[in-house]
Amino acid sequence: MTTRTSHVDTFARDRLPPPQWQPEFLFELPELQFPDRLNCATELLDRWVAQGQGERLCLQAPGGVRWTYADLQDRANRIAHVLVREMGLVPGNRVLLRAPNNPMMAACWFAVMKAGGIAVATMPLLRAKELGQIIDKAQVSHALCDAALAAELQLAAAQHPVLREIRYFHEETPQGLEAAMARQSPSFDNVHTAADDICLIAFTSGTTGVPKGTMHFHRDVMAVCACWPRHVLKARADDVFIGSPPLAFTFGLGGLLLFPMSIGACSVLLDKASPPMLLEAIPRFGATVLFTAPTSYRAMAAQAGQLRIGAPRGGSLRKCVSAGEALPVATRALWKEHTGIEMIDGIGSTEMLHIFISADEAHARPGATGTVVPGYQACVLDDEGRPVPPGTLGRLAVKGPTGCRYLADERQRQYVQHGWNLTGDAYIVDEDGYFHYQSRTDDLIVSAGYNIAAVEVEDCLLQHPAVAECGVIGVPDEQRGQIVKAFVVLREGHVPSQAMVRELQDFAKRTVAPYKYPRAIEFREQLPRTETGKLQQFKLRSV
Ligand code: 3UK
Repeated sequence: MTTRTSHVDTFARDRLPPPQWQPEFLFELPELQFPDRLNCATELLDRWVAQGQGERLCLQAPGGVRWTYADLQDRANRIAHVLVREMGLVPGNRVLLRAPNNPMMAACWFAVMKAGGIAVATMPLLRAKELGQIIDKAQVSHALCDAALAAELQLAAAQHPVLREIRYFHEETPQGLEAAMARQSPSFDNVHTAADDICLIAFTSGTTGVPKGTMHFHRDVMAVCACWPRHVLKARADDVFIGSPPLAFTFGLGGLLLFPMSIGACSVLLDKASPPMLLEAIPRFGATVLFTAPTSYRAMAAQAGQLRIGAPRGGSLRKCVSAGEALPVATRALWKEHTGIEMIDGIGSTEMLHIFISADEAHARPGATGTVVPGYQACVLDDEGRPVPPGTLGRLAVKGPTGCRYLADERQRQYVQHGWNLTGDAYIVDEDGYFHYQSRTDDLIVSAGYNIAAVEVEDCLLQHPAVAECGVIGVPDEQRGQIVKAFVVLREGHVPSQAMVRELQDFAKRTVAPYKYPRAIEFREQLPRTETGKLQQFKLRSV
């Protein structure tokens, strides 16, 4: 059986990896049986209005913005008309989206889905050069952009004529998107996309090389809603979601838009979501489900305790999700101490779209990411691709209803081998099926013949009261091959000194196997991080 594509422009479809380079896909669960024709906007947005629930609150934002599902549908429909009638979009065209997290960004995302386009959301901090690489790689023809972020896009557009139609929103001019929306009808017949029509290309927050575009289908969007949120997060229709990851990062797209909407809940979109801003917004909006990165939890913990934001302490917050990088044992403990909440850790990736290994509050084990999410399979493989027994270090391999499809990229064959998606992470699985993160496969530290996982040393140092943040890498050493080096940001009231170095080294030797202690320690004011909160170890290595 073949499903006919709705795409008139088949650029992306033509650049799917050949079948033999694609991962194996699994659809065993009853909730993963999808019809041939599926548009994720119909399922996530229009369905609620059709069921008479259009007046439910959907999106909130600072400044008193409150949109119901009907409001969001009205906006998305009008924008879909603008795309088709005024900007000449045909199904399959790529539409660049660029905005801080806000309701108009969400409306634009759904407009692209409705019109059968392919959304290419971009991180707010990207500069013209990086935007240009994305425009070029995905042959982006259309863009919808928040006027606040216009400058870099204009620079990029000038260099890339393939991008021929741009509209700006939050701009009070006759040429602006809102003026165009006012001319259009608030009803729109969604394009009857095939379940396997590509609807988004998410670029990896990669650290080196040309960015990789990962392609996902309408079906994939619905599949991630059916797996982790339903089986692990278990949020309710009356929950209020909030968090920091950009909607251009699939962690944020799922956590702050797709997942709340899949259950008729509401989400708070913050254009800025630094730790102090989150701390202020959570009680103000009565937020109940939080998505952010480990460092953000760590920075918020003490104040979160004083403000009593956790439901066990009388506040609103009841579920806290951490992803993007490994959750240190010390951070989990600190958050629990101050809020009473056991965090939900989960590993996901842009290639897999969302989380595939995780544990809910009741099943969390400090130091482990969790167990495989229903709908997925995971194992740990050796260098030859054979499964290793429990307790042995190896490469994490996963398959499920979603998987890696790079847009015209040779690196497909690195991520996908023998039908498995290889995330590039070194893991150990224990006898109970819990997966323990060790390092990225390319940065395991090998010192004097010992395998040392940077996270374990980081976890240890973070337990010391003087340490605010730290990052650990291996640096070349003549005698030992590599030695462990820690970069440490001290908490206020502590100063770098030789005595502090010795203090931290002694502390490490008392806490973990002594051969793991950091032989070198360097103090920093701050650590290099990506916009998605990941420590940039390569930057620590380069200086
Ligand atoms: C690392 C983790 C340990 C790991 C992401 C949730 O982070 C996301 O996607 P990216 O493509 O990076 C993927 C890589 O990040 N990682 C993420 N979460 C964890 N390592 N513990 C974790 N809990 O190296 C992975 O391969 O930026 C996370 C949902 C959607 C996402 N895109």
